[in-house]
Amino acid sequence: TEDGFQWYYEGRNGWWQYDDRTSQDIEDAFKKGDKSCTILVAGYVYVVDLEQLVQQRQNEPTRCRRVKRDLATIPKKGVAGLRIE
Ligand code: V3L
Repeated sequence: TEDGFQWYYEGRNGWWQYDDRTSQDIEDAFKKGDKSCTILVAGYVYVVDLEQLVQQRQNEPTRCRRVKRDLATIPKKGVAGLRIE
């Protein structure tokens, strides 16, 4: 986002950055004070809970990951599953 923050979801031993469009959508909801927002990941609806800071595939509570808002410059695994070397 313009102020240097991004949204991340948890992977094994690290964090993945959301793709830019999704990160911006989550940021917009966060700035509005929404409690949650929905995003689309590979055709599946996920709910990002902005109070609990988790994402979960809709109606599949086992598919739950922590999320966080942090600086765009932190070490990360990659973006939306695409590794950065
Ligand atoms: N954006 C992109 N892909 C996602 C997202 C998202 N917000 N949420 C889940 N997936 P689940 P390591 C992740 C993918 O939570 O080695 C990473 O992006 C998720 O991809 O059970 O464990 C990597 O591609 C997973 O493939 O619904 O760190 C991959 O895991 C699938 O949706 C491995 O990462 C099911 O996730």
